[in-house]
Amino acid sequence: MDADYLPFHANPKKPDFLVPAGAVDAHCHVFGPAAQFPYHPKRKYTPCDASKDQLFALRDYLGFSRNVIVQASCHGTDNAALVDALNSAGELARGVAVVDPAITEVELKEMDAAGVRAVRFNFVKRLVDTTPREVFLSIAEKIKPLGWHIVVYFEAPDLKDLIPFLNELNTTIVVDHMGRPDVTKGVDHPDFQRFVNLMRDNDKVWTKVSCPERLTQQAPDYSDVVPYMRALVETFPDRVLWGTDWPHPNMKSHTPDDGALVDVIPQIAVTEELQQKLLIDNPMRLYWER
Ligand code: 0GY
Repeated sequence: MDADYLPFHANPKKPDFLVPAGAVDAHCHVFGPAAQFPYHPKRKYTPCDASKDQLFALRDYLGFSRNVIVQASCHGTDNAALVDALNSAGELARGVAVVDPAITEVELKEMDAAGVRAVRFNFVKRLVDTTPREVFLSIAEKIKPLGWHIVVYFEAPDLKDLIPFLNELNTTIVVDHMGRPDVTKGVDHPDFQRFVNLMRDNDKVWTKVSCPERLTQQAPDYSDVVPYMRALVETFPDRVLWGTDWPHPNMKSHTPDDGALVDVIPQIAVTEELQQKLLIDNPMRLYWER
């Protein structure tokens, strides 16, 4: 692993928040183990291994029932570790792959059988080389027959330029980590309102109210990120997902405690009804129902 890489928390707290039965952790990863699933030669970082068994143990410890496992950039377009984890988990996991435009229909169908339900388009420049939009559009065409959706990862300054492209995709889109707002600016700032307006104008856009640990300047209570998460949960209760982001690649400021992250949930989804939608109904509809 990279010299400055922070491994995931070895001993997270047991959450005070009692997670409802059937809850889904809708954003997490598996890394390697490298001896079995080597990292991609063009990766921008080398993480510490974070195996499927460690992920499933954390799921049980935190009180979750299911995972949506997202292919991370360090594995490039080799989805072997993801598919292996999905095959082990069966009905308890679904996946988001990263694919090359040359992928065949047969390969897509194999991934679908394993539980993949989406592809991820990554626009974060520190994580990936730029992919031409025509390439993304051709992938979007290829996955259409399978009924998959598209997960997008970008940072707030890139949103303005991306809006026409996102609308052109004309399919269900899930935006990672609320489009990574600058939380020093305030919920009412035009930058965050641009994202809210995207969701208002395009009812195919969903988001993950996740990653306070990446956005905060107030770890470990993340109180500066809570208003952003809560605003989205209350404005779009049927189009929000929640995830741990375990094993938290590329954290520099601190090692997040996954139990403490779970304890943020009742502050952002303040009623049982909102919690039911965020943790169960929404992810089940998007990833399990067909
Ligand atoms: C996340 C966030 C990050 C990394 C990746 O694919 C990835 O490598 O998504 C990040 O560094 O912000 O969602 O895991």
